[in-house]
Amino acid sequence: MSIPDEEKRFDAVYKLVTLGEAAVGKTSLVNKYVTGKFDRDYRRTLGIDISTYDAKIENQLFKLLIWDLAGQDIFRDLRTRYCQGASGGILVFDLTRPQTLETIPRWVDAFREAVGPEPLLILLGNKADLEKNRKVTPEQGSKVAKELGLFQYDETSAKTGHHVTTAFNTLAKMMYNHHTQRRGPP
Ligand code: G3D
Ligand code: MG
Repeated sequence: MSIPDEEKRFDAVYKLVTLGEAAVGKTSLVNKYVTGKFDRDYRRTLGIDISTYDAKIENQLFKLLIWDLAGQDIFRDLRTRYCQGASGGILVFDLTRPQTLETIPRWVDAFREAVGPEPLLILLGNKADLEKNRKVTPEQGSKVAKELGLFQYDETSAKTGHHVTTAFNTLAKMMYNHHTQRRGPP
């Protein structure tokens, strides 16, 4: 049953952005999280897609505005505006293509340059279902996340749904805790 808009009481509204190389599965992950579907016929994103999702996590209701940008370099100039106002970012690489992990530090730099050090970032090693083609170990992913001061590292599959909801929900909860702690007691 859907709740009429005026009756919704959000505990928080957050903008999230996806970051990472082309074809690592950013759009598929967002689609999977938002609709629970993995769309095989998905075609490369051409601009920015904004998905809104009302996430009920434990007793809280969050509105997530998930901005999803195509990975092409022609969008470089747009990146500052793309990231502005974001409370969090989802960095994605492809577990079958190590070069997509190698560029993660650059995405982190670009993001932090645009919005500062405050917003929370998580790293997802995606396509975990392609176990036979895996070229990045869990330890390598964790190490990069740790070195860059990211909040979490997880392996996901937009195809099977493995860890997708958990990863996004964890980020939402962490943003809430982070913001609440910063505001301090009333
Ligand atoms: P992007 O938004 O990062 O550019 P997309 O990536 O979401 O467009 O995904 C790129 C390709 O990877 C798509 O394949 C998509 O179906 C596939 N993909 C995304 N996530 C997964 C996953 O978890 N497992 C597997 N096996 N494939 C995935 P096509 O063939 O449509 O280009
Ligand atoms: Mg995309």
